[in-house]
Amino acid sequence: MERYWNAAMEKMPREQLRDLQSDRLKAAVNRVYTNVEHYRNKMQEKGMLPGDIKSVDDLRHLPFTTKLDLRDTYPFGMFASPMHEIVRIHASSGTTGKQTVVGYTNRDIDVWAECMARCLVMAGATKESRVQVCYGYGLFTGGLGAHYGAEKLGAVTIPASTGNTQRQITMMKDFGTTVLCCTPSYAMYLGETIKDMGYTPDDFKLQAGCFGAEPWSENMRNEIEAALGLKAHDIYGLSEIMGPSVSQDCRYQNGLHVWEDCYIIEIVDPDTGELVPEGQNGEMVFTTINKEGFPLIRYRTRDIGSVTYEKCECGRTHARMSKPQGRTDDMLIIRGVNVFPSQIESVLLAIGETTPNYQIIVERINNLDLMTVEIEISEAMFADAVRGLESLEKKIVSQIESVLGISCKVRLVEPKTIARSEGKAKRVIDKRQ
Ligand code: DLL
Repeated sequence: MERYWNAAMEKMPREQLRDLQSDRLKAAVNRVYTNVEHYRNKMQEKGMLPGDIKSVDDLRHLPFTTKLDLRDTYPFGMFASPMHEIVRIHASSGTTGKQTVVGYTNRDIDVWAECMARCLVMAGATKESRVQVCYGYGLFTGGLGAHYGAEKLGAVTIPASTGNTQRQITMMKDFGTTVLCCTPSYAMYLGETIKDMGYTPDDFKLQAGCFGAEPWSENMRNEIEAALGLKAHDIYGLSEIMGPSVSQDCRYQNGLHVWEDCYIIEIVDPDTGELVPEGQNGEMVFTTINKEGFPLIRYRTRDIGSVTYEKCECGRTHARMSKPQGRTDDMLIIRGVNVFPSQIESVLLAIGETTPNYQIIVERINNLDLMTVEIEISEAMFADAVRGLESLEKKIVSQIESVLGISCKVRLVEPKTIARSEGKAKRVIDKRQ
């Protein structure tokens, strides 16, 4: 039997859902026009007033919002609530090294927890579940996002956070974890370590997993399901829109239901910005219509995918997006952490002791992402003692780690060994696919 956290909302007839969206969109546009200078200016440039938005059909006339807009208004310029109403801040990396900061009111945290609770129940969780959250806690939205949803559901919530894999597995066994929340690559790694420790999936009580924050394939889903003995669900989200639980797939694993009472999804041609027909790939654009602190209108996610409004066997009426199939920019996701090559470049430039020729190599070893940065040193440096090179390597590693918050390897290479390109430099060699 299919279970729902909020059946009335999740199964709302589409016509009614559309009316609700229209009402909420009008309120959201009013809110940003009144409270956020950026939106007011953008709408005025287009000669638009909030009253011009009469229904969801008018959404397409509104200007887009981009990551650049968030950078220009850093840190709090896009907040639509006064700071005394903001109760939480999260952040994710931006294109130029500056973080994108997002803020939540008490009500926002509640709406987020509601969406996460819906996802958990969609994965089969109940009040009786024991949910182990191994997403990172902190500025990243994964940990606290999943945590509040699990608590709202009334499940036993285990805030394991990341790291110490053997201890995670011991906890999983001793506490009788039934639902696992982590990145898919970490789920694979857990599966492997379980085997190395001499266990089989039967030694655990795992039933379901909500895995996301990075792209993963259907193949990987099969492997995770076999290695952990659970049903693996794909959960999607981004800090700017809310965090995890913008969408997730149900037991039919045929697209991710977007909680459309909170988020409107559009698919646009990344070059022209025009809407593309249902089922066709394009850039996913989201508008938040149930958010106070940091509402976003037509946010260009840079994620590529499609959407379908066809009926789903699970009974939920909310649209389904495809698994994200790539990005329109050069953002890498390494162990769930967003990394822009430009961030690494800034570190190298700031240190100033190498040439600007570098390459980032990403591999998946034992199911864990490993990032190596190869950097050419100058002829003069090359003539220097090895000692000097070692300390330079260490310095770069520690700077990159402090900027990105993830570990990496640095390899200094001889002058002129990194291939030059005639066009755009190929900065990234991603061997994970
Ligand atoms: O990754 C939020 C999240 C946490 C989602 C935990 C799911 C689970 P950001 O760090 O802002 O937020 O990164 C957002 O990650 O634009 C996608 O490119 C990528 N992404 C997130 N979920 C998926 C997924 C969190 N299920 C960026 N499949 C997004 C593919 C995903 N890519």
